[in-house]
Amino acid sequence: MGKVHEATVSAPVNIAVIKYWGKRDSALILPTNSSLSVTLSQDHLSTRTTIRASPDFPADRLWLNGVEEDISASKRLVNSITTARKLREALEEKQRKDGIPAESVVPLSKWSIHVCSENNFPTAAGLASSASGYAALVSALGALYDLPQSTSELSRVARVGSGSACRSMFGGFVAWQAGVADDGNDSLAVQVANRQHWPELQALILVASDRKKAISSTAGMQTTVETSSLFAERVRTVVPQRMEAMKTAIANRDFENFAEITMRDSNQFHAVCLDTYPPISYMNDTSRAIVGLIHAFNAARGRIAAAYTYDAGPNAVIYALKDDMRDLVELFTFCFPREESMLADAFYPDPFGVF
Ligand code: 2P0
Repeated sequence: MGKVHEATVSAPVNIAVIKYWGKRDSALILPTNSSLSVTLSQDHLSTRTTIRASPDFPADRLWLNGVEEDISASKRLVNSITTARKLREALEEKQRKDGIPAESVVPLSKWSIHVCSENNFPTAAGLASSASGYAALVSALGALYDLPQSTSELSRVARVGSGSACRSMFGGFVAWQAGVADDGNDSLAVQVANRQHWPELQALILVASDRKKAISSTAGMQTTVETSSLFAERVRTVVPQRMEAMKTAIANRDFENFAEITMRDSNQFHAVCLDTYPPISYMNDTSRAIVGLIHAFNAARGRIAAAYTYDAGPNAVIYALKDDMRDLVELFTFCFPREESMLADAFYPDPFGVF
């Protein structure tokens, strides 16, 4: 058997505070607007991926949570792997040109790979796994192929797997710049601040339902682009202003502004979904009850002490500073006792301390 080369990498889930919703190019996954997210802890919601390359493997193969999947059935998987392979091919070419002896240039780009990917959270929990999945795949390919590209450059490869995945290539606070180029060259992720910048900020995930969503993000966002008039206004004026205001709030560790922009952007994203025709509704009664509870909590404190945000599903993510989070966990446990409500599982009270 020939020499096996192997790399293992983990990548966490990210939760957007300025939402990505809408593509200007579906094949290259180029968004209509920039977005910004917080990458959660590796410990709670992440994907761990091992990739092996060997001259003895007859074909590329992939196992997701122990079950083999057909790579060729997913254009996105094929695109990400092919793009990374081309970068490796270019590197091998450069090594030969630089005079490295042919026998020292490992032709990894010619070898097939075996990919083994596992989530450390139940897939049934209805929590996004494509972001951590593609980020882990591309980071592992980058490590296996010893690619010289920066993390931002590699985020373009994760993006062709799933848009939000490009943001999971970094920890901390991450912006996905929409870019303007037709080839997607400038549509990539950049780190706005690292994880140590704001250690008091914490996230809490409340699982309101673990059912699979009725309309996928990919299908839903395209219907929004085609039918919502509110959406055009969001893309043109609202998001560009919010991106700047959010970066300033993060730089200043200004929780009240961070929280207000986060809640307003979640609300507008869901308003735009409702303005889609036929309308899309991701939140449920429990989600709406949590919105009311957070506003009541903030009113009682006389300041914005907590923020909610919802993605393409009913589960809430709550942001708060450490001291307030302790009270919020108590409040949620009191209002939604596990045995009596849909609000089950998955309290993650301290992801930011360790992410
Ligand atoms: C986000 N979401 O910014 C937004 C908020 C859902 C709501 O990114 O088609 O799974 O793979 O690019 O990345 C979900 O969209 O869609 C998403 P594709 P993706 O996190």
